[in-house]
Amino acid sequence: MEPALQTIYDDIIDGKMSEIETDVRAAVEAGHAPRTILDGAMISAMDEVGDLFEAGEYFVPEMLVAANTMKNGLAVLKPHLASSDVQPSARVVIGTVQGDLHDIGKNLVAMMLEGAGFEGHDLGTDVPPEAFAEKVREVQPDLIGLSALLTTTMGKMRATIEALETAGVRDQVGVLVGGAPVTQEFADKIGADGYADDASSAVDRARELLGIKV
Ligand code: B1M
Repeated sequence: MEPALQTIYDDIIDGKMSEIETDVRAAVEAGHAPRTILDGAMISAMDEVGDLFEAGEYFVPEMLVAANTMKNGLAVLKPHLASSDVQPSARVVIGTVQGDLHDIGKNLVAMMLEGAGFEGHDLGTDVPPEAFAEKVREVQPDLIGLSALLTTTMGKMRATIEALETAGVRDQVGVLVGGAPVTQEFADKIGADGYADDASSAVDRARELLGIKV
């Protein structure tokens, strides 16, 4: 790995919450592509943190510090990632499903959608199915995006789709799902309209679902 990327990777593993801001800035200034910094250093470092957790070497506090370090780095990277070249003026409500507190992937998806011209309404994490349905009624989005990182919370995606049906708004909105344990097969099984495995393909899927051509 390039030294500048290795430094960012290490910042996340070691939880260097303020150093990462300087290091991401330096990598951008040195000409590293924002997507390379994100995928090659930051997301792969989070995967390593997950592996260290599974191996019993890291515990929840270390995961949390790594997550906050990643967020600080992302704040610096955000203006370079989100290029607002087109304005399709579609509206999206996004959130992490009930019981799940993971928000970095969801934030990235929201960031990329906003950068692609979507008007975003982010409900945050641990969002009950009924809260999604209520927000759909309130802002009448074209799409809702559901994120889940835990196998134990994936079921809340189905529950959210059911809540949309109960509220009589399912037909008005496309449902896009994603998150590490989610698959296309799972999306099909629960009756979602689309699945994306990362933030940039979430933009592609969203555009496809809504028939937005760029
Ligand atoms: Co958690 N955690 N965690 N954790 N955590 C995982 C997910 C885990 C895989 C770690 C591991 O064991 N290897 C594991 C889940 C195992 C499982 O379910 N099978 C796990 C566990 C077990 C837990 C706890 C239960 C631990 C405990 O308390 N004993 C607990 C649960 C808390 C809860 O949610 N109720 C917990 C807590 C936490 C922290 C709070 C400490 C922290 C989250 C902080 C935060 O988000 N603010 C945390 C972290 C940081 C992780 C790991 C290490 C990193 C997650 C991350 O941010 N990845 C994670 C291991 C891993 O993922 N490798 C782990 C980077 C991010 C960019 O990727 O979120 O996958 P990701 O998003 C991607 C794609 O998935 C996709 O695009 C994104 C960008 O490419 N995507 C979408 C995501 N949402 C999408 C939506 C879309 C489309 C694409 O459309 C709408």
